[in-house]
Amino acid sequence: MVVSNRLPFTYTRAGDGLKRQPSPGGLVSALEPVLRRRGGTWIGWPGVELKKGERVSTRADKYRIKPVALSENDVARYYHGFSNRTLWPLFHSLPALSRFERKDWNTYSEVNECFAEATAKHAADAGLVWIHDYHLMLAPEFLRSMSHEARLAFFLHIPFPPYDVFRLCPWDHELLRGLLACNLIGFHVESYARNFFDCAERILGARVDRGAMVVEHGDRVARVGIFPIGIEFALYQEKAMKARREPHRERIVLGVDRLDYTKGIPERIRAFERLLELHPRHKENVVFLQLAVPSRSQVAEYRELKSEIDELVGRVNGRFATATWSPIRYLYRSLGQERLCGMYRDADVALVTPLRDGMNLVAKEYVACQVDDPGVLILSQMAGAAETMREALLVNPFDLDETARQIHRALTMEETERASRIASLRRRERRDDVEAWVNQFLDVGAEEQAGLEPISEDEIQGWLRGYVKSYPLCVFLDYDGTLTPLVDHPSKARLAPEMREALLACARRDDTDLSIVSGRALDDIRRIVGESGLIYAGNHGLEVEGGAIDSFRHEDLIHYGERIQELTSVLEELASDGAWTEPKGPTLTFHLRSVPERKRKRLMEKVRNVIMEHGYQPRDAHAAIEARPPIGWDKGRAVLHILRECYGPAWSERVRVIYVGDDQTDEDAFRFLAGLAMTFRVGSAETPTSALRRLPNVEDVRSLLDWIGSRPPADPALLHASR
Ligand code: GDG
Repeated sequence: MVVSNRLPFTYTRAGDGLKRQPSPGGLVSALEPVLRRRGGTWIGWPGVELKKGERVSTRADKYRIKPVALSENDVARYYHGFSNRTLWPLFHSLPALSRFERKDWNTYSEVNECFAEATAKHAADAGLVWIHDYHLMLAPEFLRSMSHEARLAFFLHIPFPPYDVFRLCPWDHELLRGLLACNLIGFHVESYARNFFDCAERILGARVDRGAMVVEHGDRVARVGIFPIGIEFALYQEKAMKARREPHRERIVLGVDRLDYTKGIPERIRAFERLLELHPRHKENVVFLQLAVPSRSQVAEYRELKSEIDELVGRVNGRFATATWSPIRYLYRSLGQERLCGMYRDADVALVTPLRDGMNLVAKEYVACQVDDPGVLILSQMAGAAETMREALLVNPFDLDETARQIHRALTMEETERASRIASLRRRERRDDVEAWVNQFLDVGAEEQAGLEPISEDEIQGWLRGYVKSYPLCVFLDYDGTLTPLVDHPSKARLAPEMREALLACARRDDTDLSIVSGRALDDIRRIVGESGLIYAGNHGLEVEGGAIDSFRHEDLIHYGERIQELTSVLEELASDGAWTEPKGPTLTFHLRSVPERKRKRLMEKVRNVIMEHGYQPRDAHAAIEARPPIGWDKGRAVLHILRECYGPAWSERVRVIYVGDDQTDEDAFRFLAGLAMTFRVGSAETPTSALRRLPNVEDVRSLLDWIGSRPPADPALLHASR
């Protein structure tokens, strides 16, 4: 099942009906033949706003087509907006051209959800759902939440930018999380995968294994693969052989691109101009033929580029043309494939000089079409293709003199050298064609995914050493889901003996203070952990006791005694289908774990309303809703209270702080402690977090405690200052 922004066909309005044309661009050139051969389903946008009841034809296709309808506003904000004005320039490392607009982002997210919904309906029967390109980076995560079992793979056709560029995007976390819902994420070349690893590690705090090519994000594991795309080599070769041969007087330097600022067309024209300045002998003997296919003309930058090129062509032609020769021939349109192949065949030099390009198929198509006199490929180092097509003449497209020199070299290269270079290039492209690419991707996509090794103490040491140094530590731990796995009833959540041992090893140290911060009632959490010498914060910190803390109970709680009783009895009446109410003194929890999935949403809605009607605040927890008094107190404030009580107002100079939690309510503490502590979120990666790192499960919490318990003792002077 293929999911991409465009269907392989674009429909346009023609009178009353719809006209269908093949969609332009590299992605379709690569994948359409594959589906034609193998069958399957293609999900995408038909390119036109459909009227009520109107359908696009799926007849005569060798595979199924499922169109996703987009409104005019969707197209403006999701496609022309966030995809093409934000992500496209940013991912091509041209951030100054990126526009970051929240409305565009919101629509991008909604449309990605629509694509996921359209896919989810059919995903169950698909062996692999293969999502394509930067338009749909959030779709995997939406789809994962709708179809837990589906095998999801993603391929990015454009570069993945370096960390310093990617992080400029205000929604960097969301985009990464979207991709990490996949089982497999593919890139053209290694440097994009490296950039992705850097971003996942530095932005999300994900664990990466660059050797094994795996990213672990919470409880999810995604494999990363390098799959340099190829072309339908045999088809291009055949078309080149068949294409009409027309006599031409001059030698031809050829450029073929969508009209796009990443393709370096103005720079290329200037480099050709430079050639004529440096080597006048090429005048009247060589023409530069540039084919530019109209693209994204709704976006202002593309219209400006068009004017810039028009003007440049006019200027250079005006400067050098004679009565019988113009140096530049510029076609602004799309040609039939056969004509294109004839053009490739007849060009003496292909000038493929993008400023940045994911791969670039034109370079490959040119090589496939060299069936007569071998031509020379000049290729930008900034194209993904340059990583494999080493026999091309590689240039930096920003260096006009160098590019001009290489054009001259190509035009004067001896036949033997041309033949050797082209032969090697052709051998590789014939072997690594698009079918090989698809097969390789599908093979890896079908492989079972091995996870990373469990987190080792060495790894934890790497994360913490630089922060903890030789300071005393104050460690905050949530209980349920952090120190014990989540179970169906809170009374069953018992500490495992090894976990208790690890906790005690920390608690016994005089340079380490432990606090358990829980949503349970204070008495309950103290009883269930049952160790003295620890600080206990119950009811999300509304009540605190133990260690150096004078017993604390939030002063506003006295106003809520009666109201909570009333709320409890109303909720007890609502508790059907296995739901139940847990009174916890000043707060309560309404548990829905046993309620059937289909009834849960409505019941939750009702419960939230009842809680609000009683002047309480509802908060979502794991399969539960908490009701808390609206007194502006949460785990974050409680942590601050404990730190100030134990170490004074200058606490941040005296101790280092670690907080570990798994719940939405721990997010208050993560946010509060940002920049002030090392924070860890345990478990599922489904929800976003403000924690610095994720730990997949309770076992890893134990490894963390083992490290804390066995680390070298704190510096006595620092310890003294903290007491
Ligand atoms: C993206 C990435 C990556 C061009 N003019 C005509 C025409 N074309 C065809 C070419 C080629 C395709 O358009 C352009 O492919 P590129 O790879 O050069 O560039 P993008 O469209 O930007 O593609 C790119 C690709 O995805 C695949 O992963 O390589 O880096 O940016 O196939 O032949 N085709 C016809 N007439 C034309 O006038 N028929």
